[in-house]
Amino acid sequence: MTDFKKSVVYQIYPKSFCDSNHDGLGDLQGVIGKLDYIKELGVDYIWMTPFFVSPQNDNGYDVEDYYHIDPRYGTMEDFERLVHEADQRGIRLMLDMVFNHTSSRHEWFRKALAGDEKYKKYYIFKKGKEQGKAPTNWESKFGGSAWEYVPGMDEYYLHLFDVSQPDLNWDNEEVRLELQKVIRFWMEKGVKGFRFDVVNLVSKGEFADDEEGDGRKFYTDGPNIHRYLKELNAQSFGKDAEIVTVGEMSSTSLENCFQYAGEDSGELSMVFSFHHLKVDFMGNEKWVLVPADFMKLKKILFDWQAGMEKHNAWNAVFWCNHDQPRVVSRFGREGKYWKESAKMLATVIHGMRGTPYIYQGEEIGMTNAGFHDISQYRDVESLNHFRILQEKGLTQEDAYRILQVHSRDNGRTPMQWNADKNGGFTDGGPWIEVNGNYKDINAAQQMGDEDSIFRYYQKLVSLRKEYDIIAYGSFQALDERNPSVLAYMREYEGQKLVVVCNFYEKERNWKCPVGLWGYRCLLGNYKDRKMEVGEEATLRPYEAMILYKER
Ligand code: TEU
Repeated sequence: MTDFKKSVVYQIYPKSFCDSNHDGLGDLQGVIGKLDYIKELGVDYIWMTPFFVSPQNDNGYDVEDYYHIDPRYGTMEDFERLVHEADQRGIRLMLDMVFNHTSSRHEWFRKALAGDEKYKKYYIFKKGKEQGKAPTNWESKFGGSAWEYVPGMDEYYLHLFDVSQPDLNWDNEEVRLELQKVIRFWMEKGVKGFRFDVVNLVSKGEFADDEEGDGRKFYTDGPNIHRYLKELNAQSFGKDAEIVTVGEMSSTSLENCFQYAGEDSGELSMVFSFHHLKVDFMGNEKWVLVPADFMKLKKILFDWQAGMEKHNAWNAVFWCNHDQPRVVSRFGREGKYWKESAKMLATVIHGMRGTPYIYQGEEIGMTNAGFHDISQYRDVESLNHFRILQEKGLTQEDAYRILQVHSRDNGRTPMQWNADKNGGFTDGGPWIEVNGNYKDINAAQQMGDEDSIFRYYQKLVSLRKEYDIIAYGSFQALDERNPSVLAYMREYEGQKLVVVCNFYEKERNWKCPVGLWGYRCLLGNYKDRKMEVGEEATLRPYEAMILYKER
């Protein structure tokens, strides 16, 4: 049985991974063709973002049919082959279950709109407050009101995301039974993991105006959420002890995550939380330019590490996914220290207590898209906010500057495989432009270079397998107030491990508060490090080290 605490997950965004049939969109056959590459990295699971039938308004997070593969991505046969081929390589598949909402093209919603009472109860329809006023002042995560008026009904439906993503009504038991069925269907196909999209938003509380915020306090970690997750577990994936699950928890709290991912809670194996990825926001406001707050980043990471451990709960640890800008552009340094900073950031995550997730392209240090014209953007959230920012009075230039930093498209440009046309992603016209730096940053080059970022990730993955302390050790923050160094210690059965990372270009002398006598360096991003143990170390620009002592 695969132990998820010793595992590493690789995330694939199929649309941007590899195109096998020249239509400019990645597909399942493309993934099959790259399984050897993924195996080379040493990971245990592949999380695939949705490839179900969908109008693709939100790139598949708007599901029209949970039981069929969108023909753009392939066929059920392709999928079955993917499961088989992955299994041959010791890799398991984790599928993405988007259960907070469906596409407005889902049969259930179409029936609801046609007036079928049974299906109307699958969604959240409400009367307006008064003529022309939505039931509450809640805002959609993609901008604008979270309510859409349906004239024929004189009612509004709730959509926390795009207008084409109506929220399901989990308080209706029939809905929950339907969703359990979906999971059981994919379990029968040999799927061994599930990621649940924004699953902490499914239990809606009171429908009231939010005087201070956008409404999230009424539906985040809502009143019945733990009951619903326990039920889902018991009725579906919980029947197979080998299945691993991760919940995407939007704006959640530590206290709730103790339960979502508690060892004995009977809910989920682990959780994604995002507070550490809001340190370059202004509060909850993403569409602004503020420098990343390093001290805040450290504090959040440390609080979650220590807090989850104390309550015997498990984190998913990560920097990147398909909703986030590229981490080397965000907290590292493109250009001069591209390689050092990409490796340093990887070290921070892979030394931690939790299951690390690597997002496609992160392992080769892919960077932000660098788009400079709105015609290059594809993401519904970016397109909406480009308009909203200008409506708020920003110049187009300023709106572009914000998109260049925060747009989700930064993480969605095609995987850079080699120096051929379109980075080897497609020989057709790519659905979104390939980053212009593919000739310098690509997988083929890095596979052939022992010092590459790819090879470094590979070592990090294998260290987790080799050293139990990385998977099972306790966590302790070190030198918390240091304004440029992030350091922590792990302990397990008398062994000790110290991870130290310089987050900046400036050299620093660093004295380890616990002393470093007897430690040796397991891995570092500078080749020539000779650890003078017990002494002060000079940390070079973006230098990172993993130090270890047996006993
Ligand atoms: O993401 C949820 C989510 O909260 C982010 O998209 C967030 O709203 C955004 O980054 C705010 O700036 C999940 C999926 O990962 C995402 O791709 C989907 O668009 C979304 O749910 C809706 O299904």
